[in-house]
Amino acid sequence: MTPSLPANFLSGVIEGFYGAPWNPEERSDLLQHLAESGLNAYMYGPKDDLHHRVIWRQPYAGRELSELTNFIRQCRARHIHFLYALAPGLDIHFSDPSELERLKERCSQLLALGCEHIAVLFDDIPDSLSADDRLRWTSPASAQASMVNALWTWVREQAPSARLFFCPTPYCERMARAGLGGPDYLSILGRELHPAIDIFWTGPEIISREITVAHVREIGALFQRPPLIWDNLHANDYDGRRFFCGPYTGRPLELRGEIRGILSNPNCEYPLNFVPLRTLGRYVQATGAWNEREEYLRAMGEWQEHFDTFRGVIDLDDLVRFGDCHYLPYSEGPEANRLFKLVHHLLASHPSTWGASAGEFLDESRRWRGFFARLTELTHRPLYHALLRRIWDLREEIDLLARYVEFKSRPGQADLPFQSDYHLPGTYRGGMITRLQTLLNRQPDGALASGVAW
Ligand code: GDL
Repeated sequence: MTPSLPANFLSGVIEGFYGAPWNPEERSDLLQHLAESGLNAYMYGPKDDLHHRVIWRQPYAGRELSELTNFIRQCRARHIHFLYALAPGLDIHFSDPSELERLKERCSQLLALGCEHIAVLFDDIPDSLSADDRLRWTSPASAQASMVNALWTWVREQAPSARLFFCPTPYCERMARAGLGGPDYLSILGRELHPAIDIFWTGPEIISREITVAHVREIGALFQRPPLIWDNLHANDYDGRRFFCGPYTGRPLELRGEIRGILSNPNCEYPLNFVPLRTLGRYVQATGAWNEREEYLRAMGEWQEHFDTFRGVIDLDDLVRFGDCHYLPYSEGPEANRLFKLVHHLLASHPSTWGASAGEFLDESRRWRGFFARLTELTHRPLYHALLRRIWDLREEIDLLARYVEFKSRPGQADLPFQSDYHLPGTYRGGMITRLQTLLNRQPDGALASGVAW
């Protein structure tokens, strides 16, 4: 921890994505990775753990209870703060007093297990109150604040050192501007929520490319406290074809002094989070300047150890080239950009003008093919399985291009039509989603145009 950051600054992970929650082995491994990366906190809130959200009133039992108990114990042993998040917002009735009792019962079980802190999340829920609740409150912000304030008083009686965390219904600037949660939601919340309760915020967007000091100061003024960043930079639950292993970036080091902490909600596939979390740890502890590319390359060098095969470890240059194709939501890494430029040149120009670029691409495609074959031999099978879909997709595209370039480079074939025998309609890029995508033609700026001639 940098000397300038307060002792209660939280840094680490939120398991807060949609999709299959991590398993006990992955969570144990995570604790070691957090500790080694200088991170200090973990929040449990997988959207698809039923007890977190859908059946939030029901305490844990059986295997789930013993796994959670065991994990909380491990967190304590490793000095990682454990936060449990409850998300009652899908169906809570704020005006029904028994609902607060249900929340207390849930917290009671969790505190008895050794859970240190509690979070109450109101993200991704209907943003209006029920008819009954409207008789008592004019804004969802007031209803949520009054319930959580009451819970706060009770929790502190049970566990005087516990902290409470709150995720608002509009949790980024775009949502607030769109009026989600009703007029003045954030300023009402800032005024009415007990000042000791921390508030999550994802930045200008759900997936924020940048979070500036000016931005968090502005939101901090509305909240009447500095926000705690829920960072979705490396989350991938919104696009099953992608994952992100680029460096933590887009947040100046000075940001750390303006917030209560940063918790990253990363890739659903646990084994793919090595670099995101390692670089987050380095960012939190950095002094002086932050060079994201250097940090990425350094962390990739450490991740390489996980890429052992029966014939030795995978080459670091190949790994970096692959990582650059799965870098960050808004940008690929330099190696991916170089490849894209080469491919663009080949497709945008007549084969008679290709010169050395055709050979350059074919050499590269052979290298990719070798790399993909080596990955199938990884001894860390969960890592291979997490990568498989993405390897497959990229391999298909590179293979198709290589066939195209080979075909067009042959004498007399430059102007002949090309079709690959291995990329057939129906099995290659087939299916309803692809069909719809051909109709929905997106421009680079996000504007939507019809993909069908009028
Ligand atoms: C969200 C969800 C989160 C999800 C993420 C990325 C918050 C507060 N909530 O909106 O569960 O993983 O986007 O899709 O970010």
